[in-house]
Amino acid sequence: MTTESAAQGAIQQDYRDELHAEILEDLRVGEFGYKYRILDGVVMPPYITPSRYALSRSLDIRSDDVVCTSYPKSGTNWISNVILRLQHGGGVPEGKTLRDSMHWVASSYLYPRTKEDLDKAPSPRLFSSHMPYHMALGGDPRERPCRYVYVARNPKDVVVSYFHFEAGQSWSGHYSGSWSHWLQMFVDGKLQRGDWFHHVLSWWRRAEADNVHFVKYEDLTNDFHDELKRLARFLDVDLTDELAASIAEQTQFRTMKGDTFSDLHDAGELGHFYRKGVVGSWKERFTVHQSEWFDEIYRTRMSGTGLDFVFE
Ligand code: PPS
Repeated sequence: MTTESAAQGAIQQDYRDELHAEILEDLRVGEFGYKYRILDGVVMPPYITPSRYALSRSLDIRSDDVVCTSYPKSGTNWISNVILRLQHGGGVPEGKTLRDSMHWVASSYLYPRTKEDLDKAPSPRLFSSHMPYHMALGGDPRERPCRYVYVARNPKDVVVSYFHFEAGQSWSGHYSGSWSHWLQMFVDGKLQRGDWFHHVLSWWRRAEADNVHFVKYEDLTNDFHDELKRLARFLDVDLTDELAASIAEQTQFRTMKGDTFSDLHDAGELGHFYRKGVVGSWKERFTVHQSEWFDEIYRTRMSGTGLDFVFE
């Protein structure tokens, strides 16, 4: 498929092991059919393959590259759209969709990239990654000239969003467990991309580095303009009032859900991707007991880290 046809509305194929897992020997199947593989000790989706992961670690990084990193369901597509528009004077790359504008190097699914593709890709490049710090795209961020933007979201909304997104999908092995089973898997670090606390804290501990910018979904929601200014400063982009207004308009939930650039129509199974886009939708799933249980785990795991989230 050409990028033009993707932008115009063609639907990409769904995930298939034989095409996207690349090797099948190390695929594992957990409870309720949950499919995954382990890379560097962390649970990963089948489409994050060993050879693509190796490529992602050894990339020739440029100083104007930006790497957007997150635990899944934390606002990756939202902030990537914001970064792209900051990189392109408010516009977007011609003939591309949002998904195709981001280089997901470790992933074989949807828009796989070869080393040659990446070498040829024009600057500034925007990479996306769901890796914890020790698996960062490009290698050790302390030794790389590019910028890393890490977006984090409160874990209760993350796990609910993730359940809606992934249960029953092909790349999860059509996982058929209940919400409470999913929540337990999340707490046990058994979901694809591993333990949320470890992931977020691994980046939070490096958030003071000059080339790392840490942003919370809840702050983007409640204070978009201040967060946009902070991000523009980090990326050395001159943010005029006009540019800020245009980016705010183009990246709001309603716009992204409805436009052919960002609606993810090119990702077949992701049809229900734009679900709620709010802070606090965890309340529709968590029982009172589950909420109290999780809050206790959250308090213990986050204690002394200096990082906290708002949940509503
Ligand atoms: S993924 O699949 O891991 O890359 O998903 P990710 O993009 O990180 O997160 C998806 C959730 O972000 C919501 N979203 C938004 N919220 C507010 N504003 C905007 N513009 C926006 N775009 C995406 C999306 O709806 C998912 O959250 P839930 O809670 O499921 O609605």
